[in-house]
Amino acid sequence: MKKIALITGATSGIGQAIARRLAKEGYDLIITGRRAEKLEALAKELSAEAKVLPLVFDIRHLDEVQKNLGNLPEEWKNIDVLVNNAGLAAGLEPLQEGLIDDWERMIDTNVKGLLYVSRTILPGMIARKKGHVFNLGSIAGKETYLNGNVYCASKHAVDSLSRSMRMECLPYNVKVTQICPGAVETEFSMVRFHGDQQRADNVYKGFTPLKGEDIADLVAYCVNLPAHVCLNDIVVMPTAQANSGLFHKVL
Ligand code: NDP
Ligand code: 8X3
Repeated sequence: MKKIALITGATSGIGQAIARRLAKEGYDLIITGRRAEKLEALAKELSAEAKVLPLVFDIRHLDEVQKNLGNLPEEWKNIDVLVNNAGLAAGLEPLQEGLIDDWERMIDTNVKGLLYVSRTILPGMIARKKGHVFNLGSIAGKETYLNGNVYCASKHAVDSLSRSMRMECLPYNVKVTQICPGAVETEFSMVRFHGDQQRADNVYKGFTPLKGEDIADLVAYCVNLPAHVCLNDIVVMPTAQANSGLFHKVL
């Protein structure tokens, strides 16, 4: 029987690239996101390589998470790989000027959504004594940068929760890998800047950013490691980025 991977936030960017790559690695896929048409298109694209179950829901709502993931059909229950990828940044302003709605969306998605999904999926992995959880952290979870306030805090929470999961899953043979990228060119900046295309494009000007596929390569590498080896924590940057704020840009 093929292995099963569940990837949250597979409608674009990093999650979509991971879904494509894990299909090539021989996994059947549960893919999630709020945009039904994008999920359906990906499911169709991958249908020759993998069985795909697209599930449309908002990870901010516990009832939706439980309804969609809490009672999966028998053939989809035994999830081998969970990729907690869905997340966002919204806004880049000083705290005193921040939009409360942006804060709620980031905390509810990046922290509470990840918790809801993990709380639903981890018990099965623990009972089977088998599984691998990937959490998409960020360099923003390792450093704090100017005006990054709530996004940085939410990714610091992911960093801490990844350590907790690793300790609490230790007796049950469940691996936990946190991946912390620098700049990856996806829909991320469009979302952060509320659809301001020019501001989003500027983020990636003058250097070669990472692509979703680069992160997918890392996931593929990790899932193919021997059973006794786990990469716990990966910080990955474009070569032209030294830390959250320092880029070598040629404009
Ligand atoms: P994208 O905006 O391209 O993708 C984000 C994904 O998350 C989409 O599929 C979106 O689906 C999903 N998502 C967002 N909110 C929700 C929600 N409430 N419920 C369900 N799904 C949701 O960004 P990236 O691919 O770049 O981001 C993926 C992850 O990587 C995030 O956690 C991000 O913080 C992290 N990251 C990104 C970096 C970057 O530079 N791009 C760097 C470091 C970390 P939909 O809108 O259809 O619901
Ligand atoms: C995304 C990378 O530096 O914009 O997490 O926070 S950064």
